[in-house]
Parts: sequence; C-alpha cells; structure tokens
Amino acid sequence: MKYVQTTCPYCGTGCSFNLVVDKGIVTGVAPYQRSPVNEGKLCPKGTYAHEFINNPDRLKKPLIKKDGKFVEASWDEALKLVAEKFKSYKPDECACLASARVSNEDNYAMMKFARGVLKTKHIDHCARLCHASTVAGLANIFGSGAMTNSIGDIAESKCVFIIGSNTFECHPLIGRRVMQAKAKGAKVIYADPRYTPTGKQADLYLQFRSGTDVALLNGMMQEIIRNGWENKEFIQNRCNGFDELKKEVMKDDYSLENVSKITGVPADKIKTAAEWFAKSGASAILYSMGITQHTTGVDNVKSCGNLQMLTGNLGRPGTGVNALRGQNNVQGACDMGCLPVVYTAYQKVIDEAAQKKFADGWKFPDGIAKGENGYEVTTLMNVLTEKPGEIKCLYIMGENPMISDPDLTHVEHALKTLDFLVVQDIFLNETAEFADVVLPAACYAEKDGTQTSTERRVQMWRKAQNPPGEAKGDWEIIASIAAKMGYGAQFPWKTSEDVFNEMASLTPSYAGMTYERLNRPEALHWPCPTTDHPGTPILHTEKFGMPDGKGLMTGIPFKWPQEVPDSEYPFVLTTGRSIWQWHTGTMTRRSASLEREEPTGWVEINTEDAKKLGIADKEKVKAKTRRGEITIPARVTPDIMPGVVFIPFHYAECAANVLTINALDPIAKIPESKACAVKIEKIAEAK
Ligand SMILES: Nc1nc2c(c(=O)[nH]1)N[C@H]1C(S)=C(S)[C@@H](COP(=O)(O)OP(=O)(O)OC[C@H]3O[C@@H](n4cnc5c(=O)[nH]c(N)nc54)[C@H](O)[C@@H]3O)O[C@H]1N2
Ligand SMILES: Nc1nc2c(c(=O)[nH]1)N[C@H]1C(S)=C(S)[C@@H](COP(=O)(O)OP(=O)(O)OC[C@H]3O[C@@H](n4cnc5c(=O)[nH]c(N)nc54)[C@H](O)[C@@H]3O)O[C@H]1N2
Ligand code: SF4
Ligand SMILES: [Mo]
Repeated sequence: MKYVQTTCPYCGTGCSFNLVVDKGIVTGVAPYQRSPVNEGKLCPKGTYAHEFINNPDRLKKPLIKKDGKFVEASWDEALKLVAEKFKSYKPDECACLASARVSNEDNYAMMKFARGVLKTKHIDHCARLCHASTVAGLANIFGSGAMTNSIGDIAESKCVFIIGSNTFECHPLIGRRVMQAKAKGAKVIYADPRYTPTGKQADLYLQFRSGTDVALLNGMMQEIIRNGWENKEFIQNRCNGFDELKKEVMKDDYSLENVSKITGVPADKIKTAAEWFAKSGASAILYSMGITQHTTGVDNVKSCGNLQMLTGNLGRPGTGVNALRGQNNVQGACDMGCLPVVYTAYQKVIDEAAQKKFADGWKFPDGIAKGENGYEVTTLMNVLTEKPGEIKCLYIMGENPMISDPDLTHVEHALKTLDFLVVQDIFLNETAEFADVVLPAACYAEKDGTQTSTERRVQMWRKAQNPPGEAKGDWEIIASIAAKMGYGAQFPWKTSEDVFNEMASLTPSYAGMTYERLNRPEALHWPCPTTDHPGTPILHTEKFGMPDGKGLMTGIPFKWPQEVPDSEYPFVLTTGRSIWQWHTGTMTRRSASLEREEPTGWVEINTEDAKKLGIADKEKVKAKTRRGEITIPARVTPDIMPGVVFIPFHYAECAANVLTINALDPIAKIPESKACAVKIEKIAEAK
C-alpha cells in the first residue's frame, strides 16, 4: 500500500488529498494535512474522489462509428482516421474545445494543436459558460480577470458579502474560511433567490429576484454615497471614473424604495447591508454563477468591482473581488490560452508581437493560425445551425455540451450538422453519442500534471495508477495525432514536465515556475515571473494592471434579463448545483456514495406557489419553456423566493438545459443560465 499526494479533480478550491493505492490500484482517499488550502479537510466529492476511477464504464479503447454503431479500434487505426480527416479540412473549418477538467499541460497541448497543427482560430472551452463575464469584466476595470485575494485570506475579513454563490455547496472548503471569519466576529451577508445552506449561516439574508443584481448593488452604492461612507482617499488615489459611477447610482431609479420594488428585498435590509459592508474596515465580496450567468454578466461583475473600489476594499487582507472559479482547472485552461482571443497568459492573438512570439517559439514550418479572434463555443453552436458547412469538424476534449450548454435541442441540431466529430473523454458521455471517433483518456489519478486553482495556485497531480485498458493521457493523445499529421517535431515531449517547461518559457506569469518549485505543500501563486520570485497571493496591492495603474469605475444601468415572466410562462427559472453532484454527472453519478444522496433532479418551488397550483412535495410535474419541456419531481419549500423556481442541471433524465435560453451577454458571450421564463404544470391524473 502507498499514499500518492494529489489535488482534487472537482472544484476550483484546489484541495489536496492522498490517493490510497493498493497493489497498483487506487482504492481510497486519505487526508493530506499539510495543504494550506484545506488542512486535511475535504467535502463529500473530495472524500469519494476515488470511486469513479475504476468504474467499469471507463473508456478503454478507441471507438470508431461504423454504420451508426461504435466499434472498438486500435490506436493506430483511430489515429490514422482522425489525422486523415483533420488534414482534409481548411483551417477555419475546424474548431477545438479544450477542458477545465484536464491539466495545464493537456490544455497547452490542445491550444498548440489548434493554432499550430489545425491552424484554426476557433478554440474555446466551458469557461465561456462559467466565468467569461469575470474574465472580460475584471480585465476591463482592474487589468486582470482573476480572483484578487487568496482563499485563506477570506478568514481575515470583517464582512463577507456572498452574492450569487452557494459557497457551502459549491466551494465547501472556501465556505470553511467564511465560517472562520464569522467565528472571529465578521458579519456575513448573503444575497440569493434561495435560502441555501450558505444563506442559513448568514447574519443578513437578502432574498431577491434572479437577474436583479445590478439594481441591488446600485441601491447599496447610492446608500453608501448618500451617507458619505465611501472611501474618498482610495477613490482619489487609486481609481478613475467616480463621477460617472456617482451619476448613475444616484439616479432616483436606485432609491431604496425603487430597488426594493425591483429586487423584492425590503428597504431596511438593503440599508443595513450597505452600512455593514461600507463600515467594517475589511469587506470581501464572494461571487460565482449567480452573478456571471446573465445577459448582463459583465455588468454584474463590474458592479461588484464598483462596490469594492467605492469602499476601498481591494489590495488588502480580508477584502477583494473574489470570483470563485468553478472547475478544478478552469483558471488554468484560461491561462493556457484555450480562449478564442488569447495565447497563454492572456497574450492577445491580434497582437502582432505575441503572434510572432508563438510562431517563432513553436517553429511550425508552414506557420500558425492567423492572428484573428475565433468563435466562442456559444457562438460556434449558433454558426453550426445558422451557417451549416462553415465549420465542418469539431474536436472536443473533456466537455459534455449535450448536457451543459443552454437549449439542448439547439445543441443537438448543431452537432448533427458536423461532418466529423472527435470526442476525447474518460466516459462515453451524452456528447460522445454524436461522435465519429471517441478517444479514451486517462483521468487525474493516472497522470502527472499541474492545475491552477481559483486563487491562482498552481498545484500538482501525481500519477497513482495506470489508466484502464489502452486509455492514454490527454496531451499524449494530442501529440500522437500531431505526429500522424507530420508535426512530430513540434510535439517532442517525453514527460508532463517537458510540456510545462515549454509552456512556462512562453508564459510570463508562469515563467518562474518549475516542477521542482511547485513540489511543496504551498506550491506557487501566479504571477511568478522569475525563478527567484515567491509568487503572488494577493493582486493589486499597490496598483491595478491598467495602463495608468488605476482601477476604472463605471456607471452601470440596470437591465432586466432577456426573457421575463408573462402570463403564459409566469415563473423565473434559475438553475445550478447540488453539493453531491458534479455538472453532467459523468463522475459523481458513477460514485455510489454521492449518487445515493441525490439520485435524480427536482424543481424547487415555493410553498405558496405550489399550493396555488395544487402541487404536493415529490409530485411529478411538467416544466415548460419556449425551448422545451421536462417531467420532474417537485421539491416544495419555503426557502425559495415566490415566483422563482430552481432546477439543478446535473441530470440527463430531467435536463434543465432542455429549458434554458440561448441568450448571450453581448461582450462575454456567456448564456443566461440563471434566468428565463417557465411554466410549471400539474400533470393530469390518468382516468
Ligand atoms: N457540488 C458541486 N460543486 C461545484 C460544481 C458542481 O457541479 N457541483 N461546479 C463547479 C463550477 S464549474 C462552478 S462554476 C461553481 C458554481 O458555483 P455557484 O455559483 O455557487 O453555484 P450555482 O448553483 O450555479 O449558483 C449559485 C447560486 O446562485 C443563485 N442564483 C440564481 N440566480 C441568481 C441571480 O440572478 N443572482 C444571484 N445573485 N444569485 C442567483 C442560485 O440560487 C444558487 O444558489 O461551482 C463549482 N462547484
Ligand atoms: N443550466 C445550467 N447549465 C450550466 C451551468 C449552470 O449553472 N446552469 N453551469 C455551466 C458551467 S459554470 C460549467 S463550468 C459547465 C460545465 O460543463 P462541462 O465541462 O461540459 O461539464 P462536465 O460534466 O464537467 O464535463 C466534463 C467532461 O470531462 C470529462 N473528463 C473528466 N476528466 C477528464 C480527463 O482527465 N480527460 C478527458 N479527456 N476528459 C475528462 C468528463 O467525463 C465529462 O464528460 O456547465 C455549464 N452549464
Ligand atoms: S471543496 Fe472542491 S477541491 Fe475541495 S474537496 Fe470539495 S470538490 Fe474537492
Ligand atoms: Mo463553471
């Protein structure tokens, strides 16, 4: 028996644990006490992170679709077919989806493959559905799109304002830091349409209507300015745009009375929230999908930034705009340039110097993709249905859009227009059903690599067992396809460390990192530009990453979601997560200990609303939108705001995304997964 220390494959908190290995097979998880992130503690997903690894459903051999059926193939046959097909398309007829579930090395390889081998400008991944608003919004006002403070630092806060984050279910080990702050006397304010387990620990709960965040935040800011609670010195020395912000938020639209009408929060609660937040001395904002997944996602993010600049809560312990990144390596997949506009470390593809740097660094004899922005995954799905034939070929690594993208009927149409689809995954997921070739990948426990957590901490995965059957590491698969296409020289790597070192040489914020330096409990936070640099746990301590070093305040007018309730579809539908399940369920639904807890989906509906519709708890009902309908058990509860219903999106048999709207934020192109109009119907009893 041995212990192999590694980091969790689920959320962006980045907890560490030991994998217990018995006779070469992973059999359990044991605590690793020395991690400064989780100090040996784990949430249920971490505790059972071994259970899916050796599930019999793991993909073990490549599959090729022949006459509509998958048949097992040798690697040689599969690679040959993929290479031939890939070579037959023009560069921009191909698109690649990278993955927030795989390592930095795997993502870097995919980015290089897309831009260097396929020479396509179209590469993106699920960050689009997640924190695209954060990346765009925070970069615009602070010059960097990442979480500003560290996780441990949250425990130093005097007032934690959680808005649109169900921290205790989705980032449980960050939730622990909130409780530590509370134990030291911090006030916790929670804004969410649902009175979640997170909300139940708060000192002040603001129950509000989905999609009214900007109104709520502007209302708080008006109250702060009217009472003179703003941090004048911080605004004067470190920010631009105060007059513009003030002009907007002081409008009568954002008086306590009006904001109360729009949001549904009683005026006195908004006032108390504003006062606690402005006067605490160190106030932190924690946010996640409740803020970002809106057609106003970028506006919502900038409003959080506005509140922090107005009150001077940036660049110090216990403060900050803490965008909690979701997937284990979504921060890393973005850092690795798996976005349609940047190379690694956000070096813009339209910047000629960056374009030259990568072309020179990679040495493809026939050049690399043009320095133009490509399609976001959400735009890509629209192009597939609206301009069939423009994109013919899609290579998806570690994503499951047939459950996770909005409006699944639309996604299905889109995927069916493709001439050639390759899916590389650890399980045969719902998307793979549409594939021409499926490639079996090794999971986190079967490979070395690094991943970057929400606090920009770059930590290691360490191989604990061999992959099942003939499955291989993701970057190795990518490199073998490249070799078959004649680009072996550009993918010469023997180990993950080789990939990392090449990446670091082209990536300023990772340039000072090596496997040797990362191989310690605290690892390193980027930016870490040189090998003697200690890393950077807190951003913006003295100046922002803007050209003049100042943060940018902006006036943000409130806008309603694209689709609001009417007499036909009278409820707001919002969607999200449960502590027991992970996204499309490929891993958690194959973990017996997790699946047992919440084995199917539900629609949460307020007790009063349910009474009016004659619906009882656990009764199966129909949920219908303009996109589609599902049958799903009701969960009748006083904890959700009247007029709002909630469905978790984990379950294929009652998939929330059959219902959701494919409406996008104009800048971030993130879908409005958190608000559309829905009707709930009692199913007529059979006579
Ligand atoms: N157990 C578990 N943990 C996870 C994940 C998982 O699948 N399962 N996924 C990970 C990923 S990728 C991500 S991105 C994070 C997401 O983490 P969270 O954002 O915390 O999770 P969600 O459940 O999507 O949404 C959070 C809350 O937003 C509320 N909400 C809905 N509409 C609105 C609104 O209009 N405004 C506001 N302010 N709030 C609203 C919902 O009621 C919900 O309680 O979780 C990560 N952690
Ligand atoms: N309605 C609604 N929809 C949403 C959201 C919402 O709140 N509401 N949230 C959105 C958000 S924030 C996110 S992040 C997305 C997530 O959307 P996805 O990323 O599509 O969801 P996952 O289930 O995490 O899919 C990841 C895939 O990676 C595979 N995988 C795991 N490990 C590996 C590996 O090592 N190698 C390879 N090759 N594959 C691997 C898994 O088996 C799975 O098929 O969903 C989005 N969709
Ligand atoms: S909090 Fe996140 S990283 Fe930590 S054990 Fe749970 S899922 Fe894993
Ligand atoms: Mo996410």
